[in-house]
Amino acid sequence: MRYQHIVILTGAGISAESGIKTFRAADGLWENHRIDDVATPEAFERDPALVHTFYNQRREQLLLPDIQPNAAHEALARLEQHFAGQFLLVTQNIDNLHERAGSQNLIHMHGELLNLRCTTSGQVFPHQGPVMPDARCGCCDQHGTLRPDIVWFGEMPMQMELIYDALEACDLFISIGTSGHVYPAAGFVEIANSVGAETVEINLEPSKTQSAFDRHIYGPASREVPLFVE
Ligand code: BJW
Repeated sequence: MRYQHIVILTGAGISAESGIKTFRAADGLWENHRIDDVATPEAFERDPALVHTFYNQRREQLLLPDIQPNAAHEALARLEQHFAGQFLLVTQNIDNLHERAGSQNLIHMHGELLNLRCTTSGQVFPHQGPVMPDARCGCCDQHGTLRPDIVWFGEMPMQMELIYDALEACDLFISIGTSGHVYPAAGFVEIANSVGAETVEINLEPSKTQSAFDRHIYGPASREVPLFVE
């Protein structure tokens, strides 16, 4: 490949074949919850116990031995080795499958499931087992200040400046396994187009923003991403 600056965006579809459910299933429910009941700051304020239970369950699931990176995660790690210093992987996923596959220059724009954040100090900690709503925080000694280090609806995604800088410099943008429903990630393709980058969508089916892409590859990520990369 002849590219100088590559930006890859991944979504839930890349982890689907590793056994992690995507968000926008046909029934509109996500692990038996409406997304608004568990992934907003208002939901956390209203019912912190429900939100902690939900994320505790998802942490437990992520740590099951059969949840492993798949061939698509591995192919992106190989692509990064080939384009070292010219490659940024931005994931909307809060799982850790990209890093477990070997990806290094990686931004988790919606946060990380295995981290907690103190709402008083902003400090981020790795989780240590299930979190109770009144747990004591190690940094400020207060009870009930810990929350998942996750970007909920209405909150600012992480490291946006770095992401926008990379998009404005890229000549190849590939979006993998995302439905294109959630902004600002759904708008990245327009930024890449505006600087003349080649834009490619790899997904099981056309996304909401499919018309913005130059190329479309439809099929399971674990098959299509390695084929594209090799
Ligand atoms: C496969 C496959 C296989 C399956 N192989 N493919 C502009 C317009 C309208 C609204 C807004 C707007 N700007 C902001 C908003 C508000 C809001 C928003 O976008 N709302 C929309 C829903 C309308 N956005 C926000 O609030 C964001 N913050 C924000 O905008 O701050 C202000 C700001 C201002 C200026 C600059 C920057 C920011 C925050 C969004 C936070 C999202 N949080 C969540 C939950 C947290 C994580 C968690 O608990 O797990 O993040 S929501 C959920 O959706 C999760 C995901 O990361 C995100 C995206 O979902 P994704 O990855 O696309 O998954 P799915 O399930 O939708 O799709 C999977 C796809 O894979 C499908 O297409 C399948 O076909 C495919 N697939 N198997 C290949 N094997």
